[in-house]
Amino acid sequence: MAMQRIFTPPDLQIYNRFQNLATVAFLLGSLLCADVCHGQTLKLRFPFDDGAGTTTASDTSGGGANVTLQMVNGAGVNTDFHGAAGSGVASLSKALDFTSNTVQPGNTGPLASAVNQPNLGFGLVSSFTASVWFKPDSLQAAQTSLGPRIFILGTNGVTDDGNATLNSIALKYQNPNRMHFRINAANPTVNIVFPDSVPTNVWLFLAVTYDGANATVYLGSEGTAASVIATAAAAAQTVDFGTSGSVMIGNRVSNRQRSFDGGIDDFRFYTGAGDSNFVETVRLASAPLTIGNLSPRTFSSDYKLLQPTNTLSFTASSTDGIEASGVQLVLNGNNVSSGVVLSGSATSRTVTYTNLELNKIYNGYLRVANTNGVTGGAWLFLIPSARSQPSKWRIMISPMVCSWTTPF
Ligand SMILES: [Ca+2]
Ligand SMILES: [Ca+2]
Repeated sequence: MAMQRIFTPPDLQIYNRFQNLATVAFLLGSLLCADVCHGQTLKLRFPFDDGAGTTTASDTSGGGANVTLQMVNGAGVNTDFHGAAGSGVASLSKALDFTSNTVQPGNTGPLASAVNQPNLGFGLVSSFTASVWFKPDSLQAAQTSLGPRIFILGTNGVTDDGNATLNSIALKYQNPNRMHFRINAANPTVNIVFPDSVPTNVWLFLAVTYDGANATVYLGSEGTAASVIATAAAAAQTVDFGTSGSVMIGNRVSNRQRSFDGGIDDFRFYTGAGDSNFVETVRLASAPLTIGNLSPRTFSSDYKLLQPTNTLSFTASSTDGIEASGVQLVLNGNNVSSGVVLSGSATSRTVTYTNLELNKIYNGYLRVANTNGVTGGAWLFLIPSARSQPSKWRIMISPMVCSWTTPF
């Protein structure tokens, strides 16, 4: 058969040249932007929301890589570790459920991993954002060499954090009140010190951004916005995934002896370092309800006393809107919700209660629900301050504002 000549009209030739130039300009812009703009591109996300089975797939709807994790128990036997419906963050989805582990560190225990995956061949990464939700089921024991691994992501051949092959990032426990984030061999890149032991039985949101010079760690929860808990200089780190990579969730693949006791949800990895607004957007994607500005001020480590007041107040925000009937305040067993005053808009309400009696001890809780049924709140324990200042208040709330399933 004779070759068929493809005729291209002159106008189309000019158009094609223009298109080629535009493509080159776009690619140059992208290359420049990769160095300067640090735009975030989702590369990997595991929501753990799929059906029963011993594997769990990544979510590719946002552009992330298609990767399937194999779930195994401590003996390496394929096991279904999907959590029950509602086990995930804000009770909205499923989590990876490693709560069958008994202690922290769990020693030999479960793992979800995928190794030597061409779809994890992200090439050279010089700035990134990694985030994860985890809900410890037990306190970490006071040991410094058996820290459970929350996640490890690296090039093919990486089997643990700080692996000799380098080119990895990892988040792990270090001791009861410390976690380590590592880029390559640094031990650690960032030392993450919690105000007290890492809380248990609450969902914690932890995100790390790296911009080529500094690593910044954010901590949030279901009801509290992400804020910086640690930062460290780490000049010119690069992670070269090459053409194939590996990911480990809740343990290391080398011998499964650094297991985690608890739930893990919505692991994400982006290229490009996000700012605080970006990190908070990622958190809100899983927990679209925030409670803050509690007054009297939270009982804090400095034991600062408060000014006398008869007023308890807080703010509740949710882009989905908060119905007035969704605000509940219970003190000393009495539902005093009818005595609260709401101001602001449905998406950002200020809740005020002005009937606190001085020199009276209160136990109770506040609870807020948005229009989608997502609930959040806090335990309250209000006591008169020091005997010398009996008219002042301090407030003690649960370590982290937490979410409850309904009915409460
Ligand atoms: Ca989930
Ligand atoms: Ca457990």
